[in-house]
Amino acid sequence: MVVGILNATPDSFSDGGRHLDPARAAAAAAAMVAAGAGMLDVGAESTRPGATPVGAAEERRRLLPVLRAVRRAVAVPLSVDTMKASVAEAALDAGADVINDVTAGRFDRRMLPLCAQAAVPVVLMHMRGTPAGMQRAPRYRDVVEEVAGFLGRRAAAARTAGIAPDAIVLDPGIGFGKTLAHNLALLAGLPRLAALGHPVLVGVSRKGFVGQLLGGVPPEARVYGTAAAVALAVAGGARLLRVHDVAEMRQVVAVADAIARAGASA
Ligand code: PMM
Repeated sequence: MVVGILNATPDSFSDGGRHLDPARAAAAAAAMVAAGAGMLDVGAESTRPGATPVGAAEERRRLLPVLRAVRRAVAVPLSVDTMKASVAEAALDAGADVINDVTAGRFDRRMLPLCAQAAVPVVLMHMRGTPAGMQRAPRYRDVVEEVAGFLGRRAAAARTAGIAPDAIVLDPGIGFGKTLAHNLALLAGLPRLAALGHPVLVGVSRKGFVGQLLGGVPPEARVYGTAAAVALAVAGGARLLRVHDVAEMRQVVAVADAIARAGASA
């Protein structure tokens, strides 16, 4: 499934400032669904490296008008990218269907119980440190084993909180406290994460590691590089691909998935 990204933030690295206005966000949402997005991920707090955190009140103020307008405009499931239970709760009231927590329920202890009580799926992402300092010399002994261990423990915590196993989605957190080599190792090691038994979501779209591999091209010029990473993520077992360029990645996913399935049944 292709998950379209809609950031209601003034400062996201790729689409910052474009979707703060509810009417424009709703139009962008409708366009992404028409282009083949099976879900949309709406966020109001930027988690790019070095980003300053926003308070819950400000996050709700940005998010809720956009979320309500998007909810009226499209029928696909909507996930909300937040680490705060109070924001998640307001978002679920406004029609969100899934919570995407980049801290995997560690920032706010009320998050996993809330998802359990509301019976909604949750995305649990790996991040080393916090967005403010996460890119300062991250180190791992074995990044794939450490991320797999972390995600396995967080999935267990989510099950203990009462979330159904098939409602738990795991995400290696590409770019969150990782060097280029770590990101590549994780993408190459996706089958190890898929073997944990939960659906895997991967977010590579226009990210810094793609720019690094392409000589420093800006985010808008990373579409083919993103396509390569998306295709190999599908081959590695990713089930959800979080992307900006929905029409393009819909094609990439359709072809990569068909080849992966042919290999699996051969
Ligand atoms: N990446 C970003 C934000 N939220 N959530 C999940 N689950 N996985 C990601 O990889 C992820 C995320 C940063 O990218 P953006 O600024 O384009 O939203």
